Amino acid sequence: MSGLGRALLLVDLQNDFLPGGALAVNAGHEVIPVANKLLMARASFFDVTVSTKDWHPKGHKSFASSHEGRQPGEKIIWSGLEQVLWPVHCVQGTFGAEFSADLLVTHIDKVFEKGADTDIDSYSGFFDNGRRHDTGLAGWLRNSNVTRLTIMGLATDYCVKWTVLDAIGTGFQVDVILDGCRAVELNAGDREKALGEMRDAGARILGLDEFMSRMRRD
Ligand code: VGL
Ligand code: ZN
Repeated sequence: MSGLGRALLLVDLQNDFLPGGALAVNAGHEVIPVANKLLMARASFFDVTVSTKDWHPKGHKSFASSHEGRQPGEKIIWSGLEQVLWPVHCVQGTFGAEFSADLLVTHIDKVFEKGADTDIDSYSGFFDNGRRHDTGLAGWLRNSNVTRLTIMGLATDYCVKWTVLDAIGTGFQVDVILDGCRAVELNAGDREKALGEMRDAGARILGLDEFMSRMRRD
């Protein structure tokens, strides 16, 4: 295979981000069928399929409950970085951290966990928020000769956005599947802002149908 491989990268399709979960993203479950269509089409579209998993230890410092008197949604400065405080979510080994039971997980080649360091959050699937540690994702993709990524998942304004920006910064070409993403939208407009930032960085943002018809043409 030449250095023109394409990977599907699914972001955090875990129970806690779905309705009923600890950090439920509005209509988050609607992206699972989109992911499954891409996974089922993998033989025609992708050389490899990968996923990130938000994977926090108990007492992770991104949880409001780890900071006396703080509530989810508040922002603090922590280790010199701005940090949004979240409800306890995606704790290692819990149901909330598992992939949705509806997701075709057997079609995923490799999973990259992030957020396992108690002292720093990790929205991006590539690096933690302080760019201190690399998850190994970029190297693994390069070893698989991947240069182009198709990214979708939860949530548009956090983990999808930072994964997309790091992917572009690391040298990958990126397509974002719009109907495969849903936003937290802590503040009205966060979704639009995130889409604008990804577009400005060079991501191509398109719907599943358009992506599929382009892939069949190319
Ligand atoms: C996420 C907030 C905290 C995400 C993960 O997957 O977008 N958001 N942890
Ligand atoms: Zn998290």
